[in-house]
Amino acid sequence: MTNLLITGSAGFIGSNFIHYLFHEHSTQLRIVNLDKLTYAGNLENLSNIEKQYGGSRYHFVHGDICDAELVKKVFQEYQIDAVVHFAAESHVDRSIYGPAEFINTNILGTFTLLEAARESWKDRQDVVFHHISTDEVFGSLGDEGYFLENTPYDPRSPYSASKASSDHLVMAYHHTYHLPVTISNCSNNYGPYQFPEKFLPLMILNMLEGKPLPLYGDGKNIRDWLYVEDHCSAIWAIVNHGKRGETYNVGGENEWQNVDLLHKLCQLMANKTGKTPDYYLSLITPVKDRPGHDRRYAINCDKIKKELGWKQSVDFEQGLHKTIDWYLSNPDWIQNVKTGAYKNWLDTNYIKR
Ligand code: NAD
Ligand code: TDX
Repeated sequence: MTNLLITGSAGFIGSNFIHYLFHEHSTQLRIVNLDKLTYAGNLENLSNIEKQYGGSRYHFVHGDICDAELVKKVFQEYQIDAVVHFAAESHVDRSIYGPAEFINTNILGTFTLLEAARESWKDRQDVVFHHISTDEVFGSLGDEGYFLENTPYDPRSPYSASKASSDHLVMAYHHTYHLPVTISNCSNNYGPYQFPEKFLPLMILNMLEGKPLPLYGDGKNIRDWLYVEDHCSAIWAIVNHGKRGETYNVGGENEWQNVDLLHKLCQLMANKTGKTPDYYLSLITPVKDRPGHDRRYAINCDKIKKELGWKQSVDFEQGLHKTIDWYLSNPDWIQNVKTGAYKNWLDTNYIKR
């Protein structure tokens, strides 16, 4: 595999993935990044890659994965032989306010990519279409149990329903057309370059500005947290060694109630900024719950560990330090992101909660 199409890699995980590839496995790859640059896409995340590899081993194509002509052209022009598909609308709250874009990009966009791969690859089996999905497709857990690869799908938000739909399409193309596919279902990622509408960066940025820290409902919903670089190494292991037609769960084995995580963050931020933990704790503001808020996500990732030898390498304490330090040392990135579309959306939708 040499010509890799990565969709949505101006976003959080995709840009980390490109950094990871050039850092760890750069020699044999030519990477094409197809991204529409929605509010969540930011080429600044990849400016050093563009500088070093732009036009040779890295190519950016500005466009929509729903644009069938364009996607077909990209497959032909760059002789694509592997796809890692990140592009999506990814924020649950936004899917509640406006589901249409989630249906377009997550379902129709995935369908468009699958069609292009099918047409371009024909019966080739030395290629792979890797689809990035989420643990949210499995629904909500109670106090006990874990999601396994064969847990029945039970999505509850427009976001997770759109991701579930795209997962089914990907698997259907494998069974029907023998397209060599793999899927990964991952838990909550955190790390550098995450758009500040998601829990951790939102809280870090609000703390820096002395703004309220909005905690949904009783704050006891549980998420499993995985450092983004560990997700990247899992994806690469699956692309290279995963069994075609299979799905792999990827998780941090690191469950936190939101309220406990927020308290921990207040403590860490206090250590780094010289403010007191009490100052940050006083900013915590309970707000109305997210409609249909899934209670608990927890992943069993024994399969990828046993079959592909993958494991997490960054512990949570270390990962949180790295993440906070990244946001503290990138005020320009924050400023640029906050003066764009994100800010407008926050002002019109979010603050009114
Ligand atoms: P993100 O919102 O940060 O980035 C999404 C990227 O996709 C952006 O660069 C955006 O411009 C691009 N994009 C959106 N619509 C597009 C379209 N129609 N055509 C081309 N590009 C388009 O998302 P993320 O957090 O990096 O998530 C990446 C993938 O991982 C998504 O598929 C998401 O469902 C999945 N996932 C995310 C998490 C998480 O914790 N963030 C966890 C599990 C799975
Ligand atoms: O301001 C907030 N206050 C709050 O209490 C925000 C933004 C979130 N929350 C809660 C809701 C969730 O229980 O924190 C938890 C995490 O919320 P998000 O960061 O919005 O993530 P989540 O809804 O869990 O979904 C994420 O993980 C799975 C990603 O956004 C998805 O793309 C991924 O599929």
